[in-house]
Amino acid sequence: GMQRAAVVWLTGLSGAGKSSIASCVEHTLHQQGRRVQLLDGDRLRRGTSRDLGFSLADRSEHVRRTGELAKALAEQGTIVLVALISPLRADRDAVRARLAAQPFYEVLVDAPLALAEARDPKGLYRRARAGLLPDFTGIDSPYEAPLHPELRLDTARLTVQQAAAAVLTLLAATG
Ligand code: GGZ
Repeated sequence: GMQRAAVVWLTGLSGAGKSSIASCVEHTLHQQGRRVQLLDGDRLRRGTSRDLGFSLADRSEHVRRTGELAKALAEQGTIVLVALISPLRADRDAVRARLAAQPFYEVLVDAPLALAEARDPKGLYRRARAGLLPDFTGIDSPYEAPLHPELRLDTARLTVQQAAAAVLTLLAATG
């Protein structure tokens, strides 16, 4: 039968720290000799989702496609780390339902908007506030935090390493 792996799905605002935490987890799992694949929203948008923009309909399709990729990889025994804003609860719930045979860990990478905006590593919030980047998550496009995530990472209080350690503990605790 199919090998069981896991999908760890990090959701949160731009600038919350999803990519940094995911690549830290990826690095550690690699060193442990595990098969692991990172699916990062920003990168997928230059590949499988290059035809998609930031309307809610396009984001839904982006989340759906990425969920299918994650499913296929997990069915081959790979631990999949997904880092996507994935702002809509219904879209994430649909992925969870599709992944019924694989463990699915929804991780809220939680940062108050003010903190994400203060970090603004790429200057995107500044551009969004100036009206140059429409449909920006948290500014003029919604973000629905999960109600019952398997894990919530408070990135106002945790370092990237501490947050990554919490994800690894979650994975270890459940096989
Ligand atoms: C949100 C945007 C937008 C808009 C460009 N809204 O933090 P980043 O910069 O490096 O990563 C973000 C990325 C969002 O891609 P996702 O695939 O994660 O989003 S979603 O799941 O909602 O489809 C951000 C940048 O692209 N970016 N425009 N309008 N983030």
